[in-house]
Amino acid sequence: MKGLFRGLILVALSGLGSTLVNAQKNEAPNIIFIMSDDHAYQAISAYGHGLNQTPNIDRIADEGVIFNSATVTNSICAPSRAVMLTGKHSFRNGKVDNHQEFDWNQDNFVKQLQENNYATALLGKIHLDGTPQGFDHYAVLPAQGNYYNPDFIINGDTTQIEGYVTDITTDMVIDWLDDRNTDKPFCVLYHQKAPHREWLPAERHYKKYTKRTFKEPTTLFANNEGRGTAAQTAEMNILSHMNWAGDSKISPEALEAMGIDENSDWGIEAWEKNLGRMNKQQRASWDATYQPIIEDFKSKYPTMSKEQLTKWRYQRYMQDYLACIASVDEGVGRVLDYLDQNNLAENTIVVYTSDQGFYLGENGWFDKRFMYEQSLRTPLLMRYPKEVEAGQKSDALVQNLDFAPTFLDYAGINIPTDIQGKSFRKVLNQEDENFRDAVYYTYYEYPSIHMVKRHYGIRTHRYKLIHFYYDVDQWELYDLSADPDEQTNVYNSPEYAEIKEQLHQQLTDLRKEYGDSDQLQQEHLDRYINTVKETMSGL
Ligand code: SGN
Ligand code: CA
Repeated sequence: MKGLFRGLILVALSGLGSTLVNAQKNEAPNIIFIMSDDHAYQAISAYGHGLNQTPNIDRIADEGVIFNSATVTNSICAPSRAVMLTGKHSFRNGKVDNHQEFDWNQDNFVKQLQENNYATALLGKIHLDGTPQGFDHYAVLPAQGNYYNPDFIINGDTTQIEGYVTDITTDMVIDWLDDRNTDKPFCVLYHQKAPHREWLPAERHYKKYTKRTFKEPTTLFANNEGRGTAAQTAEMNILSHMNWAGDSKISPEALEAMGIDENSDWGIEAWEKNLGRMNKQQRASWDATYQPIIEDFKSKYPTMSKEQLTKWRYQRYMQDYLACIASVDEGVGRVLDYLDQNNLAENTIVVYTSDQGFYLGENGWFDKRFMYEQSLRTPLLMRYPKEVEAGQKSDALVQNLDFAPTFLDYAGINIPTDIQGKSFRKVLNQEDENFRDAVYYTYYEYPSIHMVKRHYGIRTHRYKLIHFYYDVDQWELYDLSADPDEQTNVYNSPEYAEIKEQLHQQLTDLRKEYGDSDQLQQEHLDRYINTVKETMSGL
């Protein structure tokens, strides 16, 4: 009521008159659900890490709410998207890892909106095979997609579009909004590919960002000694596992001249594929910026220590990664401006999130997957002027599991009883103090790229308990208030014995509540081995 009252006053004050007030009063809200790929909360200025500036994304928080403890249930792309659509944990919706098929025939929240008179669209990256269901219109990237001159599958037909993927996706959103049926409320899934690996920025941004130096994380050289085997054997190190050509953009010729071996079989292939898609002008401009970087590196490389190399590669990584985010942020600004210019801001829910978090050099890492904070957490900012008071900060333990029921709740549609997430609408109206005590997490994709072992666990506001299984049997316990960087596993410390017991009990209860079990994990493992055995060694 409070939000609505404030909204009415605002509209009245802005001089738009009573017709609009009446028109908006009983309307179902529009929804713009912005999701980027691998966008770390550390790289959004509203989160206060001082790494970069994202003024447009920050605007969503200033005019709405920022969540400081939002998490995903399974920190990997396609599974996260399946959870977001269905409101069900991976072991319930079936998409437990990037390799399994997603069953589009199951219910998803967009289908529900579509059945209830919403105009719906999906634009950008979805990473779920098969024909998207629930959308009046879709234009999606095949699999991971490409940054330059990308192919799009538009309602079933594949076409290549000249230009830069982030800008094209934003154009598509604005065009669709312009052409939509204005008699209906709308829901658009605006899903950017950026800033996914291998981080190819737009010209206007790489020109600036390649000249900048970024703050290093305090744990850039942490050695994971206080953690278990999984952290020590993961292949996510910036120096040892990031590709020199594909990721750091050092040309294959330069690598050969310096005698540097590429870190993976596909590093050079990636460089050739990514740059090979550019047209002449794009490539000439790229070379004009990156060739001098390569030459400079060639002159320094022979005398560089491992530490200097790590620092250099961290900067190279941040320059491209953050430059990709600059385009994403501009796109958000364009869409927010569009809403303003078309009197849509008041009754439109705008959500900004990522499919998971990401490591920006913490523990020397890139990528995600682990239940440790940087990848478990995900950015989440939301604005809905009609109902959500501006300037809120929330520590509620919301998850990507909650998007489906939250949107249905706002749309006034009954939430199906088999949805496992919970609407967080009441949290934003200060009517739900104890939203959730603990979140449940599962990760299945092992053995696979980055070699992060299978695990599951729970996180409360203060503690985290993780079990790594399959080829190890190890428990880890972290006290996030004493050790926010999770450098010391206190599972076997006597002073945490009582906490440990409580967390074990909570974990058992949560697994039961959500319907997960060791047996189900074994079934997923068997399925995984069958799916990937032709392509993976070491099983
Ligand atoms: C690719 C990336 C990996 C990344 C996976 C999954 N390598 O394989 O680094 O973890 O995608 O990412 S790359 O060299 O091909 O870019 S996800 O976001 O789709 O889950
Ligand atoms: Ca991702």
